[in-house]
Amino acid sequence: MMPEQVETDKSVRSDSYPRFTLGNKLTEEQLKFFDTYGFLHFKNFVSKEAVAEMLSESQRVQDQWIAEGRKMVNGVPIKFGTDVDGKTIVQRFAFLNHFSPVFEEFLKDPRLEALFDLIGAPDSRIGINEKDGLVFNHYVNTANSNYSQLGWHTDALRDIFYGNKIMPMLNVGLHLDASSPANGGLRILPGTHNKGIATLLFRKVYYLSNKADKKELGLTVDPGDLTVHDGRIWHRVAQSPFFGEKSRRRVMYIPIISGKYQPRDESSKPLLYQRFQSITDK
Ligand SMILES: O=C(O)CCC(=O)C(=O)O
Ligand SMILES: [Fe+2]
Repeated sequence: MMPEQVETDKSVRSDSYPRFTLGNKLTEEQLKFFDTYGFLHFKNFVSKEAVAEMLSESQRVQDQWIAEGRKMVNGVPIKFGTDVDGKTIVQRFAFLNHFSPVFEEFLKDPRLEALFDLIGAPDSRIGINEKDGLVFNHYVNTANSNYSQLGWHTDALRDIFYGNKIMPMLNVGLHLDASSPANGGLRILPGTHNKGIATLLFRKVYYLSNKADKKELGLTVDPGDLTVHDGRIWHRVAQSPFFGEKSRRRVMYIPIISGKYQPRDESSKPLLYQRFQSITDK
């Protein structure tokens, strides 16, 4: 069945796409918008105080990992970089929910379960122990930071690396810094989530292409906003044109998944694509 048109494509652009509020159940309008475009943006999911607490918790865990010389979490490599003041920082945390009650509690917010309806699988769940768990990305442009952008990709392709067929999944982002297209940030190609396997595999060259697409939509977010995108949608993270403090962007992601339960633990090994990714990061 063709998804019912919510609005014309013209109204879904960087400067005019709709923002919603997430309650305990998705509205018809939200379901339809997601079906058509493959993403949703919810304003003020958590308060500015909650964001501040999460930022300080991430720094506490970061300092702990650096002090103990940790390189991986459950087989997922940690990405390190250098901040504007020359200090070593963690630029990509995985399974952060296992290191702080603040993040563990965040994942229990009942409104997150409302998002399960977007994939409609009876075994939908938050990936507390699966995939990379709660991921925390910290992008900043400095002389020695090698994590300031991410090339075009879909998140669903990872299933192939896990040796599985592609299962419905969502990636839910909690944004911790303000960001707009003028400052880099998340770019998505609306509607590429339901165009079939050829689009999923070949629309772009995975991770190697960073080029702007004239159809891409850049999100404008405030700290505390939540976004959700279909695992099959094409997206990238654009590099900020700014250097230093103005380029800082922190965002957390949690997967909502279905299918076979595949927990990771400290005995898990890195996947092939994770080794490959460290080559493509810039
Ligand atoms: O940082 C973002 O907003 C997106 C990150 C992303 O696409 C990923 O880690 O797969
Ligand atoms: Fe992604």
